[in-house]
Amino acid sequence: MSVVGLDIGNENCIIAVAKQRGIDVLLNDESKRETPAAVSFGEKQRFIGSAGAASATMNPRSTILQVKRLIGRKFNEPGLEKELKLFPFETFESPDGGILIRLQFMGEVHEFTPVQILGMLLSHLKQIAEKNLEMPVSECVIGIPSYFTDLQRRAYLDAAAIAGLKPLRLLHDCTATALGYGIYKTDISNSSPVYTVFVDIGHCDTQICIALFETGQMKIISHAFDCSLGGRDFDEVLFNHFASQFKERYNIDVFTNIKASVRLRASCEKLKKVLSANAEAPLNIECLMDEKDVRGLIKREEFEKLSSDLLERITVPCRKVLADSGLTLDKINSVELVGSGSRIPAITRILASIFNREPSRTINASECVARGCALQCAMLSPIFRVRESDYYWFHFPALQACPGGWSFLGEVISNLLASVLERKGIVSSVITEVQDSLPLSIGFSSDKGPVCTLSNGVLFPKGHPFPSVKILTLHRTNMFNMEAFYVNSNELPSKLSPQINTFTVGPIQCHINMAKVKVRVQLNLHGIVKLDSAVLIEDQLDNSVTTNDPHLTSEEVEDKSDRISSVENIAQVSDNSQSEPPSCPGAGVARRGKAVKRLEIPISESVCDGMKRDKIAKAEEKERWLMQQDLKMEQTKDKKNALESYVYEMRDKILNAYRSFANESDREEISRKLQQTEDWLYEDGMDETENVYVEKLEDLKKLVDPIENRYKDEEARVQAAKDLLK
Ligand code: ATP
Ligand code: MG
Ligand code: K
Repeated sequence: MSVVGLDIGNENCIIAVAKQRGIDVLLNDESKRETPAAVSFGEKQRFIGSAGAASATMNPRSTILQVKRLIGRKFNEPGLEKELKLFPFETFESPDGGILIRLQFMGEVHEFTPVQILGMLLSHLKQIAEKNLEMPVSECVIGIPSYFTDLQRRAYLDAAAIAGLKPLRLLHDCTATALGYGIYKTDISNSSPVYTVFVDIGHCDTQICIALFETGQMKIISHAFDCSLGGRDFDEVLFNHFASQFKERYNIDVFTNIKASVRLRASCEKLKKVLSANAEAPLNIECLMDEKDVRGLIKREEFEKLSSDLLERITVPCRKVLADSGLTLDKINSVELVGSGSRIPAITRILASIFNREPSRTINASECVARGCALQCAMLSPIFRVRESDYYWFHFPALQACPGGWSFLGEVISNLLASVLERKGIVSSVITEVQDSLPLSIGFSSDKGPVCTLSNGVLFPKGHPFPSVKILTLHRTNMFNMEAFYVNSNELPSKLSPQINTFTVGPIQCHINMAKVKVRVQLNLHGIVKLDSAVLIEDQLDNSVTTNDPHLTSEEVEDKSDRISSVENIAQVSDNSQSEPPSCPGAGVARRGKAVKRLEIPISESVCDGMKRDKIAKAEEKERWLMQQDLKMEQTKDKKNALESYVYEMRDKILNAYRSFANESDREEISRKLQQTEDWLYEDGMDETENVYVEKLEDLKKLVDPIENRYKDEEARVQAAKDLLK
């Protein structure tokens, strides 16, 4: 069993794994720590990750980049159209209002949902991890943006299911970063709380959070974001600048040419990176369009002026996160800057002016999310124990260096260190609890109006700690609906639909006229709202007390913690909506003085739910077929390579080592056949099936084997003679 953390970026993905003694980032097949988030469909096979990015310029219309942007979104969502225009691949609306990607693959038109594409990417990452770790991987923690809606979170879980992964938690990117950071902190104690701001600027978004570190736990105080402000937007500034410059200077309209756009965008991204380290940067692209070579140059100052709007926008979520936290600047201990999009020097300047201090770059800016996820996975996994003593391993990597058989020595030292230091109260213990903060207020309504503890239907307000459970007491005798929704449309990214889900509770088998339904509402580890259970409580003794009081306000707190350590106490809240007059059959049949009866009531979720089981099964099947297809192509390539190397090897041997074991005509025949095969490989045989290559190789072997055997027999005879002489 393995303990894996995944950061699925819009540009790059990282896989981290928790070992008993620290966290490693895994290398992909190209020995890189970052794997591009690219899925490309070639003529005969898919290319995912590095290979996918490599084929993006050749296959722009069938290469999916930034699939994370499309997950769980509706085709007609405000703002999406603009976004889709940036993508060279074709999208359209699916029957259920979602997005479908249409592309050419193996000579046919194929349609995929973003969830399927993400599934492919996850499956690729899973394969990399399995190859590295030499064991099956399924449990993991995956990083997600804090602004993801319920639907997007469910879509992520669906994609993971397609890939055969089991996320123990979907963890907010910034929370993961904070956790990875907190593990290394030594200055935490209960007397002086440490507040740290984390700013993550990625390819497409900016996320910020404030974390509070205390002994043994980390609490996120607030989240803020701009879901469409990232490195990509700065690329776009340069793209527009040069595209219009080239229109004038070279009379070419890059906007109208997909391939040219893709190439210019890629060059602008490179240019942007050069500008992070240099005062000016040149742009040269050969044959960009209409066989014209283009050249350009831009100074950092000009780039900053062109992107002044974007730079200004970064200040908005910064102010928000502070305001929401209720903290003043002097309470903040440090500001940590991560995400590769933040490497633009002007961004550091802006942040320094808002937070009144230079942001630090203590953390590995590209790996922190994956590392934090791996850590959280270790904490949640029953097979892995993060012990106090592990803390010292994190701190003193030298302890990890103890050679294999001596690793116990490192363990002894670290345990000793732990007990000595802790007795002296010098260093606090490792974080064992992660409490996140809800980024978007969630409310509930029932067919009788809002069901809530706060005004305007809010059940879980923004900033509420989660995971969390609330128990609602409603007065119902018939089947009813409960609707979950985002309360505040201003909090939601780009005016999304506030709807989350509709839960149907019932049918209810009610035997008396006075009954309570206790509904357990859970905001789970993934930040997804669930109706866990509904129980009908027939309490005859209580009849007189729980009359149809429409404004029942009793609010008990049950001191029961959930299985998950960081769950807050369950608050029992009563429904303040109008109770309906009891009307169930059998009402009044019950006798007084009988014990309380509890009956489970079935719950179902509406279409808002993620993909249904059979849809996932279908997608899994398709993914298996595609994987088979990729495997077949890989095997075909292997067989072709085997034939090719056989031809080269034998051509040499037949002229040298095997020369005296074949007569002249055999040698000529074989050489002729080898030449024929080589010619065929470069012409008709360039693109054949696996079997054809295998057969060709067998044909050649039939000719060469007798000679090779004579040679081997002779070798053996010589060896035997030598052994005899010894
Ligand atoms: P997201 O977090 O939006 O899902 P991601 O995690 O893949 O995306 P990162 O890898 O953190 O994003 O950042 C990628 C962005 O960083 C790209 O826009 C890239 O151009 C930009 N970037 C990388 N290096 C530099 C640099 N030296 N200077 C400026 N920008 C850079
Ligand atoms: Mg990122
Ligand atoms: K654990």
